[in-house]
Amino acid sequence: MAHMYVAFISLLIGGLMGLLQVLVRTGKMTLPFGIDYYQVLTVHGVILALVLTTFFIIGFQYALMSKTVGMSDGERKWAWISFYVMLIGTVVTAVMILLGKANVLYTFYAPLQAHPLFYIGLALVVVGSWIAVFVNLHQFFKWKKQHRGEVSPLLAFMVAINMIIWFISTLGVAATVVIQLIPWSLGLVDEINVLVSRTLFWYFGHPLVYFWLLPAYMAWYAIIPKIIGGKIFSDSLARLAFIMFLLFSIPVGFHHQLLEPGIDPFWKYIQVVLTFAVAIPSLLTAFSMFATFESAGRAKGYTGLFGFMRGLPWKDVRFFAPFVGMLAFVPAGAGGLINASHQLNQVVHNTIWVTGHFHLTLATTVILTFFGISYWLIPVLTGRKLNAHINRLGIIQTIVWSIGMFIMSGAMHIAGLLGAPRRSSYSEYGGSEQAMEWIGYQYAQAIGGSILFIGILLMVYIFVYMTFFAPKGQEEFPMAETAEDALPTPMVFENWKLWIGLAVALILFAYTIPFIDIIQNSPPGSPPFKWPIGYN
Ligand code: HAS
Repeated sequence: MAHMYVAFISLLIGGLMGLLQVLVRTGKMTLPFGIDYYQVLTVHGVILALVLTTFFIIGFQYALMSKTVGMSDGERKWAWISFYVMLIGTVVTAVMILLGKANVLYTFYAPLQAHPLFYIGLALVVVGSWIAVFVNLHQFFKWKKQHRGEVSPLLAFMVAINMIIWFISTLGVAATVVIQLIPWSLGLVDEINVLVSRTLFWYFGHPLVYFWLLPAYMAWYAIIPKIIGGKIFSDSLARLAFIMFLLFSIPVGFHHQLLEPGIDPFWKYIQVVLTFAVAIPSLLTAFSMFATFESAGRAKGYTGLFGFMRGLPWKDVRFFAPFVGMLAFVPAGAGGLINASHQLNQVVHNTIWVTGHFHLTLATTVILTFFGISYWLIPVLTGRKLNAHINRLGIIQTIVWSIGMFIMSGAMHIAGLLGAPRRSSYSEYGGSEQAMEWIGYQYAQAIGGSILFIGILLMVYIFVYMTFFAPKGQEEFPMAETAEDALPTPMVFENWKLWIGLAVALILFAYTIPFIDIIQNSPPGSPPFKWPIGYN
């Protein structure tokens, strides 16, 4: 529950910043009190993409692990230590951004430089999350030791995979923060190797998006079937999808750097191929979800090609919110495949299309699923009931969110195709003719963003109500069972040495040669740039 408090406070603060941004981008509003656009954008990105997600996911995963494999007092103590280390890191980072000393956006690209405490705070968040990794893996492998030869509980298996992905990928961001950014921001070195730092960032940055997505998939595979009165279609298929994420989600960072000079095109090509491989487990998931819905609907007696859809509990927000998230993932995932195609990337890279892409993937698919989880998890944690009032409000919230996001993200996609840049506070570009084409879409972004902010206020109200005011009672912790006719899960999925070994081998294959090349053929390093100029 402590993690949930941080997540929902972040939602409110980050959402408010989002509202300010879309209003500024109309060109009709300027921020008061000398607040800088990039400061607001940094708060928005860091607090929503990094803080909200990490706290929600780690909290949710503790709940899943406690329920499936148990949590000892010692593990709980370490979980609290992890929480406080992450919280201290978050506060330090947030203070630096609010003081205007870290206007570097959530990707903190060098050569933009922030105050050293910004990086130190981020490093603390990562260290705190590593403690959580070790707690979860300790829980998991302790269970395995006590149940030799048995297949592990599906949700615990999924958490273990997600935490291994997180650990391997955060090594990259920790390396750039500790070895490059902190010494450089302290003035111990004058210059930074920009390409090395971006490459290490994206080595982490892409698996990061799967660290966000996989908890949503945990709910889709193993919780939604219970809510709709069905069974897990195939335990093996779910595990296979997660193992594919472990293998393919990391060696693909170059698809964020396709237009970055200094990386050999051959290695970009290899990582693009691997990117298409990482779409396959999502396609497996789409198949599996349809199969789950179809089996549940038919078991209830619904017939016809798509008649089974009528058997789904449309009025239950625990299903409705994640379902809308799934629906959004169809265009969102297609957008990802467009981004990953080298030639098409040249059209969309650094345009606001990419912002549209991640507002559909992260801010719709993942976040609506997280809201869907909250409708039962918060009452379970607080000993209260999800009543009809909140259920109704949750459905309204989901609809408001979808309308707001459809307008905002749709406008971002179109404006991006017309060339409107991302990460930019300008609206009219000094009255340039081309920028005039974008203005209408920027208004649409402001309309969509304002509707979304109403959605945020609604969700925060729902959270407060479920935490403090909902009727006392016992809510179900929904965990589905596997269908009787599913084949038994092969033990090879539990061969951790094999899967981690293969993942490391693929990473070494995709990164070693280009990374040596980047270091050996580096241009001179860059001195720092600070925004606003000269804030020291
Ligand atoms: Fe992405 C940029 C490629 C998925 C997030 N992505 C970003 C950024 C973020 C982000 C935050 O290749 C910006 C980073 C920055 O600041 O610069 N992305 C992909 C690909 C996928 C993908 C190939 N992204 C995600 C997910 C994210 C996310 C998930 C967050 C959670 N992305 C890129 C690329 C860039 C990029 C390039 C760099 C662009 C640039 O140039 O800067 C794939 O994983 C997508 C696969 C998904 C599918 C969809 C499967 C559909 C399902 C739904 C089933 C529906 C059902 C219900 C069952 C193939 C599972 C339907 C019911 C009916 C009735 C229809």
